[in-house]
Amino acid sequence: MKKINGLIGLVIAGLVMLTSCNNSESSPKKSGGALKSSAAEKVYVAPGEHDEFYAFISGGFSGQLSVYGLPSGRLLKVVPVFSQDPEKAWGYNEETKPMLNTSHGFIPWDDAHHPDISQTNGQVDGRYVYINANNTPRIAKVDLSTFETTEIIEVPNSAGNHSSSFVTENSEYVVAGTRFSVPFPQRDMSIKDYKGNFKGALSFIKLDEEDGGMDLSFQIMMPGFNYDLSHPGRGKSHGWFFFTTYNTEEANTLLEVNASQNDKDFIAAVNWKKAEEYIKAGKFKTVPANYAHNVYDEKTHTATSTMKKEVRILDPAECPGLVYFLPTPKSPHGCDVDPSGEYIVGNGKLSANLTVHSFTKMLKAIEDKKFDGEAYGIPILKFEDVLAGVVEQPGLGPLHTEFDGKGNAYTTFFISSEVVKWKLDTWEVIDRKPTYYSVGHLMIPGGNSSKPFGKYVIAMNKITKDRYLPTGPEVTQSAQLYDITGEKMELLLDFPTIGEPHYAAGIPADLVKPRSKQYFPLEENEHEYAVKSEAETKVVRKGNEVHIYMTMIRSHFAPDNIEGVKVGDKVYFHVTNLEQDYDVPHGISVIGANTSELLIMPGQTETFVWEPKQVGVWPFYCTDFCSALHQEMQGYVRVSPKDSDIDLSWTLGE
Ligand code: RUQ
Ligand code: CUA
Repeated sequence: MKKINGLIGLVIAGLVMLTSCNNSESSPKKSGGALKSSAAEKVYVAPGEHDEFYAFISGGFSGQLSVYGLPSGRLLKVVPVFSQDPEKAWGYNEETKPMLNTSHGFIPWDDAHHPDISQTNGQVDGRYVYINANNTPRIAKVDLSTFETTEIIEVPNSAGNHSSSFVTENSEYVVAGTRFSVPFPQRDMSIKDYKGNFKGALSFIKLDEEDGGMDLSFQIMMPGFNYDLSHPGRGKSHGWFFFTTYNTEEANTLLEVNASQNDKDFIAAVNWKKAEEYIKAGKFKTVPANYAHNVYDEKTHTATSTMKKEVRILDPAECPGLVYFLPTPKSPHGCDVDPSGEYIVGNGKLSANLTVHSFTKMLKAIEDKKFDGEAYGIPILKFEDVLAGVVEQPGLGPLHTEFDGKGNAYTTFFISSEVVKWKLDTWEVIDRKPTYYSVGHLMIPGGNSSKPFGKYVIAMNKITKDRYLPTGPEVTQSAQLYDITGEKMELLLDFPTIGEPHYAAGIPADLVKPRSKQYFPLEENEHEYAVKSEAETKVVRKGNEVHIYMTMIRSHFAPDNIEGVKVGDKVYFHVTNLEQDYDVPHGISVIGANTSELLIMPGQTETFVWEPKQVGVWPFYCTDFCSALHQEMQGYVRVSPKDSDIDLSWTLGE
């Protein structure tokens, strides 16, 4: 009962704090003067200049990934990942629909949480961003040469893929840990029999050195806890991966009470190098599975979906040395490893203090076999033996920690609405700044690597209230940018974000810019329906299917007059953009069509389908303002009755 009171007390304290924040901040800001101008200068990026950093901010329930420039906070692009996007026809057109295929069928939305940038030698390398889908468990790869999603892999035996998608220091693996434990294998059973029977899969997805491609290498089948977040070891702890757990009580109902009983939950320390040895030695079981692996081919401009049928499973009880539990107070959320790889920070949501574990001490305790019992065959280390230090009473409701590479850590506190800066080794609090309001994650560019770029931190806030002009009941989510170059943090900027951002990843722009593609070379286009000159354009009938092989170039379509289409036909527009120049997309849309191709990049072929329902002469037009004569870029399709005998014909200019 005492614990329940403690919990309720925290929540009440949080509500009080929220209310008081609002009161003091509810009138329009009148601050200004010296501070305002200096903050303004610090975020001002003059017209024509570029930002210093890219920030990749997860779209949360929008399922997308948004790209911002820092310090300006300017939105540069929204990359559709797990959600359909009309602007890019993502998930609408024939080429990209397979990307959203899963074992549950076509799932065109998700809840995208934690982007992470690929690394080389422990440093962000600007090649790929990986991001997880929380609902129907998936991981996507976004290629930073095109800023397009080029691969999505489903994660079997999982539900709520939350401790994901973090990358090891040489991009050996990207991991996924199931938030919900589920029956393994999935089956019809009573929910009451959860305890001892449900399992939590930790998945290690091998990354291809050349192209960052994903392949589910193995899963570690853990006890039925909830696996919340994770981070890779680095430097001295490279080869290990750390996962926070909660609900070690294995409750299946009213978790806010029943999963808050244990004084300590665990951080699971997984030795993935050891796992590789066990795999090599054949200590795994191959079990049937069913999960989608979807790959977008940049040459064919087309995605394919393959169902995979097996997965290799390691049982930690049968693999000594594979997993250890580090007791960590009170339902830890964030699990963050400092740039040296020595410290593992567990952010106990209901704990008054922050717990920091020592990797060196952990190894020593393992060597000395100083265990405090075991859970399902996994040794539990003694809390005191692995503890590096405690940050005393830093705030309420800690969620996440990032590092600046200069010996400081920054932790967000949801309930007390603040970012707190503290010192590694001495554990003393150095500074605290309010957030507006109720911050979730925070991000320092390179923060999840051995080399953070400790110039800015952004706080991603869950509640916005009065910070912007009201827009009805739903107001924008918000990020805040702080300068962290000095001893004290300085709030510089608020900027709105899309969806509900969770984690973000940042990188100096110079590490990404040189690889950015300007167009797709036409000679490399291997799309099945591509045509590379106007002379090759044609219209072909196959039963009631009509395939239009069309091109577009400033400022016309070829062909632009088509006759012989009939009601009941399925008309495929396969459209190739012949331009070979930077920033000259064209688009196409037809009246009454369910979808369109609003943006076809130079050198690219994309397809949309039109099923005309009405007899008549129907126009199509270019949707992207591409030239002075953009408004002239148009054409007509004549649609005749079903029983008409008008032959197919197509022309351009006569
Ligand atoms: S994680 S703040 Cu903390 Cu997915 Cu949302
Ligand atoms: Cu092409 Cu407008």
